[in-house]
Amino acid sequence: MNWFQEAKFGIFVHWGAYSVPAWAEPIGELGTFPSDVWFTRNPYAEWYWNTSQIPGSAAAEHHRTHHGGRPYDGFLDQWRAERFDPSDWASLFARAGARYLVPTTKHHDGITLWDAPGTGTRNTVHRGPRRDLVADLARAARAHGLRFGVYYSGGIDWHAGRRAVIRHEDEIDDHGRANEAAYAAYALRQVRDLILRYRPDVLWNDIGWPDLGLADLPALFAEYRAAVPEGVVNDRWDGTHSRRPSVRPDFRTSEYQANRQNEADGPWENCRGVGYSFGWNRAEGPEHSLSPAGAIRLLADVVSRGGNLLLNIGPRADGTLPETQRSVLEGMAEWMAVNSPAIHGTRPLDDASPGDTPWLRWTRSGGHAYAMLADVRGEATLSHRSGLVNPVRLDGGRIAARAVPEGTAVDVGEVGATPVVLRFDVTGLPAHPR
Ligand code: FUL
Repeated sequence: MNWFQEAKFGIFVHWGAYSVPAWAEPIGELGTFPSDVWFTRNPYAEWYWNTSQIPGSAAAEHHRTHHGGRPYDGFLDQWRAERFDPSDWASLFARAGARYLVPTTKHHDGITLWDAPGTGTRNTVHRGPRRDLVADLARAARAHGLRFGVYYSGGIDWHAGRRAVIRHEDEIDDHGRANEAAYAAYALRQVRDLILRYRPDVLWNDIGWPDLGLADLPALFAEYRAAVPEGVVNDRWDGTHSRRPSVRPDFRTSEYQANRQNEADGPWENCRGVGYSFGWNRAEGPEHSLSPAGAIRLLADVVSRGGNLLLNIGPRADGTLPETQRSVLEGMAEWMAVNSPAIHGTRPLDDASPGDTPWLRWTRSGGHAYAMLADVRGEATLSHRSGLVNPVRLDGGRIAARAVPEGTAVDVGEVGATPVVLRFDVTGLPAHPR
């Protein structure tokens, strides 16, 4: 296992000029809507520039009534980050149990969060926050023991690349993706600059890479490996979501309910926002968001199946973290302070029998197996193979247990939505391969 597979939990951050209007229709999760509906009613607030230009969309109406239909780049100047405290963010992320941080360094709007080559003054160092936000976050993350990765939108750049409104998924490849030779050189220069300046532990590209630059990728990755020997790259370089995977990724990605087929065979990572958006969306309420217990269960579920969770935080333009998101991280911190052995450095338990009534997920590490158990009252039978003995609760709570033919019958009293963790000793199974 490399550091990435051991880490299990990372924090994504989408922060940009789009965090100023911070508005989208909270229609639901990616992968649960047909793509024609998706783009017109896009719940991703970081797509505001695109959505607000689709005639008849609610975002176009919102832009007209709330922002007078003015040019998007005005939001860059309004983005002040005046209350941004990178150390506060990083310490919260670390307490929540995250082991790596991946902020957007350039999203589809093309605005860079560092003084990137070729951007002139259209970046956060010269306008808006007037800070190298990538440097601030890299420093704070590493000071709190987190690895640091970078998200970069290689495939879509609505400023330096092609600028056409995307109404349907097919249009991304037809005319939405930036494919000019000059743009390919521009993007290459920027990613090389990110590597040299920040030595990122993860290169998280999005929406493919310009066709005319695909031939540059092997040399780029060689340069990356030389600079950051333990660095890992995702699967979104060749084709929107690696439809033509000629570039071998270190891990594959799924997003909300999309590309779930990637959640198998080898390292993978599921990403999603706390709500339905990556960028901060002021139109969302708690009803559109994961609860702390829901986030813990999502993490447990992903990890029990061998994946990583990259949970996104969408800060406000002033740099504060919206309360719903902060409370999810605080809830995870409280849980992880006791139960992180069931997460970090684990792998799936072979022949595990997970379930939803009661809710049950299994992991394994070294000489222990971990059962994460929720929604239970009174005795429950945990089915498992033989060789799992001596269950104890990591939180020190009450537990009565007896062996039954299918596994172990346990009584942990009443447990609601937040799982308790039972640690079993593993006997008679091969030692955990490292
Ligand atoms: C997608 C993007 O279009 C979203 O805005 C977000 O960045 C997500 C992680 O990847 O493909």
